[in-house]
Amino acid sequence: MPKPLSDIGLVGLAVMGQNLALNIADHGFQISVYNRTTETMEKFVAENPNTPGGVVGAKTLEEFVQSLSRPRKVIILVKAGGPTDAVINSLLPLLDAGDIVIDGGNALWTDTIRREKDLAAKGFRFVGSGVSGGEEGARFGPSLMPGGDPSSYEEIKAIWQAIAAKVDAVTGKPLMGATPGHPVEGGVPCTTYIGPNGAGHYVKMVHNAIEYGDMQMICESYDILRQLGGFTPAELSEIFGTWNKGKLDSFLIEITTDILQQKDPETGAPFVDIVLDAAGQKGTGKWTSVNALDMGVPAPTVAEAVFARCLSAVKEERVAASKQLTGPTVALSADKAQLVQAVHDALYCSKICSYAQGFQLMSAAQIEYKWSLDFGDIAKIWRGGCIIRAAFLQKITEAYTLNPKLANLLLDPFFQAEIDAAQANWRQVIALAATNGIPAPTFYSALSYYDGYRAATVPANLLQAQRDYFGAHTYERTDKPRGEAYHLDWPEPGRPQSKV
Ligand code: NBP
Repeated sequence: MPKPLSDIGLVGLAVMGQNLALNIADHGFQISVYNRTTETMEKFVAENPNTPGGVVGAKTLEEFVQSLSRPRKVIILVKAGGPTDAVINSLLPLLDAGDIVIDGGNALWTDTIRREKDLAAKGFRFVGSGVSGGEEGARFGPSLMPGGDPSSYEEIKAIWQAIAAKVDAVTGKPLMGATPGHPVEGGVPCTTYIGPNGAGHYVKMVHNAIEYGDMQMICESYDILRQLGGFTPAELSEIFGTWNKGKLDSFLIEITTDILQQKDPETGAPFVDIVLDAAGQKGTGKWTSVNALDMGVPAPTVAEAVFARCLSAVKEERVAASKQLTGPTVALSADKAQLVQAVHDALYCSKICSYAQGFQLMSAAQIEYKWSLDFGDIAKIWRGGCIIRAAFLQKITEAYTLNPKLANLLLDPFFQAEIDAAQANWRQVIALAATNGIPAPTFYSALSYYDGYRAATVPANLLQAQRDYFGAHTYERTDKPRGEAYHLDWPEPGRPQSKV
């Protein structure tokens, strides 16, 4: 028998909405569902008659809202942007003060800040919750990054903790094996309250940006090994499979192992050779890069990962250029085993730098937006459920537990020692890529970030002198206190007037 009123409601029954609704129902919560196109809702409800909590379909928003217990909790999982605003605007006249609207889509965090402010002014509560893990995560346990009104998190906490991915309390490894109607029992849930207004969606965006970096770095490893090692996709699958048992143990390495052994069902060729080398993107990497530029925080590796997708997308232009532009001939490596180890180390070191940049970005954002982010907790909730889940995240949690005020992940003793041990190989791989003409933008940029960050002196002295020369932009002196501005009246005869 269904309860008279549902525990929670969900609007938007596309891939994410359907799977998250079933996950919620699997955990014994009754959920009401509404979709703009009614047939989608009817089909979904008809196909899922016997969930532990129960799924209740509503044909109209009025019927949907009336089916919810108070304070009403409504998850919106529709296309981000205008559609989310449209749904909120249709819902508000039907809700009461204190009801909670939760946006689970990939919203731009500034939209979430705007919506939270707007709804709060009208007496409603708003949560912007990042949901990561794609379809599978939504169904069996995503990583959930809720931000917004803190009192609303207390209202949804029991549901969020129940449906989130779980990791082992001791090892931090994801607990897998949930099946429809039978969720994983026990473990530590991959969710925590992130912070006010747009904090949850901001952290979700940085998660996605780190994902962009991880994916591109794996692709560069694959490319270098294939070109310099002459490995077949099946051999590469074995290599990635071995890596997945060590420091690089992660979901993205795991799926790469699977992809590289997959054959195309039509031709029998390696599947990876059938897929056109033109990558798409939905925007979270770009948003992160734009925000890094806006805040003046160096996050070059994410930006390079976005640009690599952009360069891949101009396939026809690249094919034409390949017939005209020259470069070195690729020379096969003599020591394949050493190459594999070196590429492993290059991937590992680049990954550490990419995560260091992501955490630096969040560190700057919390000052900009007056949040108080707990980086140890953020790394913790990324250990399971999400696309960047990795054994490595346990080490990041440990780093921030050891020192919550860590200035940069690179300065943590564990990561410092890891880079010390692996950097010779990292440098060798980059030199090999350059001399053989193989693009490796995230590897290069991560190393430049590392070398730049550890440099007490960089050539910005010359740069600032140039700025003072042509624009009277002034400079600080090495022999005077910081903050004092000087300008040299450049003496060359005949040079044009300074433009200020
Ligand atoms: P989509 O992003 O493809 O959105 C489709 C849903 O939006 C359908 O239910 C559709 O209703 C509804 N919708 C649209 Br479009 N315009 C609407 C409007 N004006 N009013 C009411 N409903 C409207 O769905 P998704 O891929 O399930 O993703 C949902 C959210 O989750 C997005 O924000 C996405 O970025 C985010 N997300 C997705 C993933 C993923 O792996 N797909 C992962 C993490 C987060 P209809 O049936 O009537 O057309």
